[in-house]
Amino acid sequence: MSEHSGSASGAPAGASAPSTIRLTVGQALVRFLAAQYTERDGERQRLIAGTFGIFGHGNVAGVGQALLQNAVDPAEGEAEMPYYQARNEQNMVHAAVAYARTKNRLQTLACTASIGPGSTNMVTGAALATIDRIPVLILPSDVFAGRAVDPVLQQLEDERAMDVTVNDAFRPVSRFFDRIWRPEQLIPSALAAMRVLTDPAETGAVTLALPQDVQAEAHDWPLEFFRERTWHVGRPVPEPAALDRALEVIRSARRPLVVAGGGAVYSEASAALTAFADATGIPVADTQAGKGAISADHPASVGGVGATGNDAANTLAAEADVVIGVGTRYTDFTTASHTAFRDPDVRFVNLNVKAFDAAKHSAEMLVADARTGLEALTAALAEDTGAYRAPQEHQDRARELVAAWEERSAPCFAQHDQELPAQTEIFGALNELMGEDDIVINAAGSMPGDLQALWRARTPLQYHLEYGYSCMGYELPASLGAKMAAPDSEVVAIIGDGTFQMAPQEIATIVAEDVKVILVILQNHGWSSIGALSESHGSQRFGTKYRMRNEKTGLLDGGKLPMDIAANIRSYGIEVQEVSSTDDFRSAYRRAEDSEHATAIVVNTDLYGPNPPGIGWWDVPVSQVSRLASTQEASARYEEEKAPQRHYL
Ligand SMILES: Cc1ncc(C[n+]2csc(CCOP(=O)(O)OP(=O)(O)O)c2C)c(N)n1
Ligand SMILES: [Mg+2]
Repeated sequence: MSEHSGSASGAPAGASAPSTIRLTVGQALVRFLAAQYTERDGERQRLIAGTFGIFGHGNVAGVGQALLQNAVDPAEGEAEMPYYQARNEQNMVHAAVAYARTKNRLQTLACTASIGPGSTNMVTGAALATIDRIPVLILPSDVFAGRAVDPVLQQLEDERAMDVTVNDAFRPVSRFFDRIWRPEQLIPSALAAMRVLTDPAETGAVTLALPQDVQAEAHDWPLEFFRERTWHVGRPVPEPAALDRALEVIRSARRPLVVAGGGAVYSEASAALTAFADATGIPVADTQAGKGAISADHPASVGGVGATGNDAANTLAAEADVVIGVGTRYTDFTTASHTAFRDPDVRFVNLNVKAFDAAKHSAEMLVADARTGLEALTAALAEDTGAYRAPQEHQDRARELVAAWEERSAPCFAQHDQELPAQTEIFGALNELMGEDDIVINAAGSMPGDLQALWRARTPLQYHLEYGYSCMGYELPASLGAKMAAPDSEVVAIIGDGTFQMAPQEIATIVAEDVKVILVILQNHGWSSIGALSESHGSQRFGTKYRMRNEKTGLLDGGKLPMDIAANIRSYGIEVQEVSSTDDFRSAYRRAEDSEHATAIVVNTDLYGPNPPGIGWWDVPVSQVSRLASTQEASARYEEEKAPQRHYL
């Protein structure tokens, strides 16, 4: 059958070229996505650079056929849409998120899955993307729109509402959700989806659920639907009156502190942030997503703030009279569960592209792109009439606090007097070994806290911590996505043994695509993180070690498991080095760097740390009544620690 259905009646007189094309919904979607571009600062790139997928009856003949046709027999003028096969749907969303993050949200990937479990496996990835404000296009397949065969394999039946499917689980975790019940609905929906993906204030997971019959259904599409479209990613400028209000607060500051978040990174505001710090002398602390926005070597940089922050940043936060949040969501880790900022009269100025975030903590709202907002602030504060600099004694104090912290934390990097290295020793070595534009990835376990306190990032690219969802299992597939986005960077995923066991499968994809990443697995036979949390909260590390069931106690406190992680990874076909000292880790890392293919280093580390020192606090409630003395003691301590918690009104 011909693809073209001839001129529509609306075609200009004498025009001979057809104005519609007959394609399935799957084919139309792929062709449309391949024609979408973004532009910012004059640079234009594909918005959807490729598609990850796992096929099943929901998408094999719809989107799957369309991807095949695109790969082997593209229509004239149809751009290519590379297909990547994944092993687990959650993982492929993680890889797409890491790709988009590495591209500062200007490019992303699509993810197609079959109906039912294939699709719901992506819900976690969607939540992560939405919470972290990273664009990703999710294409779950859905039940038959025609309903002739209900219930199809894997269909949820709701006797009260026949339009409810498992994909409704995507609604709360998507910034945009639609289900394409009829082919022609794709046109407005796809356009709306692209707008949300490329809007810095709204972006996150964008979900188009595609019923399996509709994916394969043919329709006559206007050719204009497939023309190249450029989505201009905005840099909104601050409203002059809002700028004046923000300036007034900043000018009044005696002990100001900037908190730089992910927004400063995604808007590529590093130079603007550095210029602001140079012009004003205001110290700059960072969040997990914002680390590296200002180089750790810059004299104004004071490092990580909050629950896992360092003592210098946290002391400055406690004393600050004005906090300038730049692109931060102020999560509980950043605010140390609302105990970080202790000045009774502390005021906030929040520069954020999203009004929702700018309004937090009763701030003076500066709704703008991080870069343009910082440039406007710097220009105004540098003007002759209203010039502002933080008091010299405040700048000096920041420097002294940083120097004291460096001294206090230095033992973290030194060899400890224990059989196995502390992971902080490994991080110190890695921080030295990695280049400025190499990428370190982590998300969950005890590592994010140590890294937030200790890692010195000199570029915003280097520090890739997923700490909005802190999702175990992100790291490994994320290394694949980040390396696809930054092929010239060394990409290192730091993976706890618990995290490894959640999602090792994507090593197969890394091998199939021959993507050179370095996987660093920290084997401590359990959860150092939750173990320490459990102990400090009176729960005695219950259920946080990986141990055999002990017949005598009935608990999981028997011998270590015989599982061999190195052998497990080796079975995927990549080289593995296993080390038990920091020196051996250094040599192993150099060999991994020299390799042309993905390799893994399994590092045996001490489950008990030690962890970096710190004054940060995190609110995790303790049982108020208990028969256990450990819990009773923790409960009393908790009440004391919670006392400074407050709203910022
Ligand atoms: C998917 C998921 N499940 C559970 C958690 C809660 N959690 C946070 S850290 C952690 C243990 C991590 O273990 P491991 O990867 O070995 O790191 P370690 O704590 O030993 O540093 C758990 C269960 C989580 N963050 N993500
Ligand atoms: Mg562990």
